[in-house]
Amino acid sequence: MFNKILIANRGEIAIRIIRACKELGISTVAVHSTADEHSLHVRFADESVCIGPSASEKSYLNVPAIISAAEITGADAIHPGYGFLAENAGFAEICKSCKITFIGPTADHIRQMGHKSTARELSEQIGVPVVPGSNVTLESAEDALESAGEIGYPIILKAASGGGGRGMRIVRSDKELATSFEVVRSEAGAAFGDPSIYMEKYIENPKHVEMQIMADAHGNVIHLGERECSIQRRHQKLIEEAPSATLSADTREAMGQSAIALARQIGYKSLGTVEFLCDKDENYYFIEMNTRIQVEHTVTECVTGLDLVKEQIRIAAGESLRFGQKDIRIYGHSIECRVNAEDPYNFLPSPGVISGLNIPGGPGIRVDTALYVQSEVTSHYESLVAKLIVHGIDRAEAMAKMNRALSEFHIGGIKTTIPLHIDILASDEFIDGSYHTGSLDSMLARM
Ligand code: MV4
Repeated sequence: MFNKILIANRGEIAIRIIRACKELGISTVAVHSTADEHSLHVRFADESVCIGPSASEKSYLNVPAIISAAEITGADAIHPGYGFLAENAGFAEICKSCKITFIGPTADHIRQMGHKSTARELSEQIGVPVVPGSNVTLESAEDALESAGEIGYPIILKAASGGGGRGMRIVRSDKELATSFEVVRSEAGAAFGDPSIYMEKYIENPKHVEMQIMADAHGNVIHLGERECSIQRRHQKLIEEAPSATLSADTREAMGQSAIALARQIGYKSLGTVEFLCDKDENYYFIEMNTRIQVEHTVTECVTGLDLVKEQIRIAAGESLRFGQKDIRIYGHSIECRVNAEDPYNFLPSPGVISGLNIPGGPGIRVDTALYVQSEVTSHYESLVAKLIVHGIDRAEAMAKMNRALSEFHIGGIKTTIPLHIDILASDEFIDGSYHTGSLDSMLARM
């Protein structure tokens, strides 16, 4: 096992990782920007190193500063959290060449899954369902027209190196295609340094359902069930739940086996998330694989009783999984609301100093946050300030707990998305579980 881990992140996830390290008896090194000098993650870690000014590019993305911090403090591993360097294959490679363990998959696996059309092709080859689409990247607008002719409109153009909703465009006719092709191509080139794009049949109003998997270095691969993440706006998730309110046991099992097959095929070793789109007839299609610990891992932790961050660290240290698929049970129901420092009605950032804080509690309530009274929420970083997670015996109890916890939650000094969560939880589509990726936009239009 590692002696000392450097956490290359900030906010709630840095604290989450420090907590896992403490329970494993591992020393921790926090890194921070000048803006985060007084942050809770710095106080909770055994040691801390300032790695640069406020701007992320100069601190949390500053690879030489982070590697130097690890070397100076003698850290034997780096946990990247989510965002920042978590899916940066070059960073994973640099860690390796410096003999520091990157807590995550290999650089090759990050790269392979980061290229979405490669991941798609691989899935198709092993019989994992994919949306009908072009199996290679499209070289020209003529290529695109030919593929669209075979697939049929509407189609969606996706940047091969994009993901998470960046670099994509829906196209509904031949007429739009030539222009959209050039637009996505140049956006992709500028944003990801890779202009290659591919095409898929566009599924209208799908659910976004993802499978959590765990794979060790000894060939053991298991899944931990799904998370339903369809409440999203501009590709930012707002609410996640486990299990899905509507997925049948058969579909869950098939989706889990698909996720495992993909991980096995590439010899993947770490935690991972395999994302699927699911239509109203429960046809499911692979879209992407994420190779990091995700924001919403918490709902899977609640329903499985496992600590995913500790397991991720154990896997990186070469340990075998201590349980097989038959040991995994899903208990009850969990829901997470992401609390952002934003105006709940126009989503504009709302930075400020926290003037008061009431954190909900009681049975089945978990709050992951780096907030404290007098702490400052700056606009240098993403606006997630707290995750409110509930766990109940069933979905009805989880919703009642979430409503109760949201009503107790007070964050003074900034605007937050708490009032919006109260409205979403009261909607018919959320209550009956029929909501899909288009639902939040239509709810917002009605509000
Ligand atoms: C799709 C899709 C429909 N059909 N792919 C969005 C996030 C990224 N992981 C993949 N995404 C989608 N891929 C096919 N073949 C619908 C989405 C999607 C979406 C697309 C455009 C605008 C908003 C969206 C919201 C949720 C999901």
